[in-house]
Amino acid sequence: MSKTEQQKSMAADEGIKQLVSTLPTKPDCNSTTNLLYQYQGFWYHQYYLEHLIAAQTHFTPEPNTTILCSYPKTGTTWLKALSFAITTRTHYTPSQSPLLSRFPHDCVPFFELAPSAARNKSLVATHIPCTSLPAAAAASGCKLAYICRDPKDVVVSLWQFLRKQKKEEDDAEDADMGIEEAFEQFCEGNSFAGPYWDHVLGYWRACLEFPERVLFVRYEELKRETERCVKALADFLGCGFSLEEEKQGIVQGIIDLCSIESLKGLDVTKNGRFAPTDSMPYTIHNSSFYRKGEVGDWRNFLTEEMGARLDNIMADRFAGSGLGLWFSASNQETTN
Ligand code: PAP
Repeated sequence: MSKTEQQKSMAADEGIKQLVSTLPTKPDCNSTTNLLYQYQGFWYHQYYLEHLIAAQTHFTPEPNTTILCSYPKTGTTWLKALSFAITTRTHYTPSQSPLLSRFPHDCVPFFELAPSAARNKSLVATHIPCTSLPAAAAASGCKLAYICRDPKDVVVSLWQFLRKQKKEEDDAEDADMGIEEAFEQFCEGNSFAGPYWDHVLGYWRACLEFPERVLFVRYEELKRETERCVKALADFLGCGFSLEEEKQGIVQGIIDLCSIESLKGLDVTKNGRFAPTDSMPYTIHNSSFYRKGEVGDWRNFLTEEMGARLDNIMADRFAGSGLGLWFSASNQETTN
């Protein structure tokens, strides 16, 4: 970077910081140090938001880029692993896959957190809501694959992840927060990148409008009908499996490689840490991204009343969108 470019970039950083300092804030019960800032209808931590705003100006995908989009804890890591394995399968057999030694978040970088790593990649990821995506993403006509999940399992997964992270950072047992508090915050729509329902609805509407450009993947469906969903994902990514490949067991090989059991056991999971940028104020142990990977684990942490409350909020928010039914279908599956 030349001196003038450096000066421009520092001025832009200052401009972003100034903008963020004017935004509405709320305390975050999930964190002792972070406030949440409201930007374009969603709540973020300062560090992430500054990167989001910078990405809105600087990120320019290629027309052949696919962006893997998600609200946190809905299956991002799994979708990244599968998409990476699918698109690189002609270069590597499952036993040679880079996924065996590199974490999925490093194979498919978040473009807002790791702009340099994401440059010129055909597969990148983001937690940014659809309505806040960089304008260049819409203009480029690139594809979006969105994964979503039953919010009851999302709130539990998020709570488990953040309390583990908080305990590690504070190195104290009493840093624990209650699930009730985290649940309340989620229901009020004030959790990181929330409201969850608006995150889902943004991509759902885009999928209805541009079905050939936006794929909607449901975590529960991916669990239940993995092979069908993986084939559909490959078709969407423009590299569908041939009959010959299916006969050779390539689809099953990719499913096995990307299973939570397989990824959990790798050295890179047990010993590595996620640190997309040098300036990230903390790093995250890679193992924190794999927990149970089950549908309906919420029943072990939330009461039936809490579950019903969240279902009602979703039914209300999704009314008329065609998505309400989807969540009741996944609820039935977990209760039957
Ligand atoms: P992120 O948004 O922080 O990257 P993300 O990967 O979306 O997290 O979500 C983590 C959840 O996906 C965890 O769910 P749990 O807490 O309910 O267990 C994690 O276990 C699950 N997960 C990660 N990898 C896989 C996988 N390969 N198969 C199934 N579930 C997975």
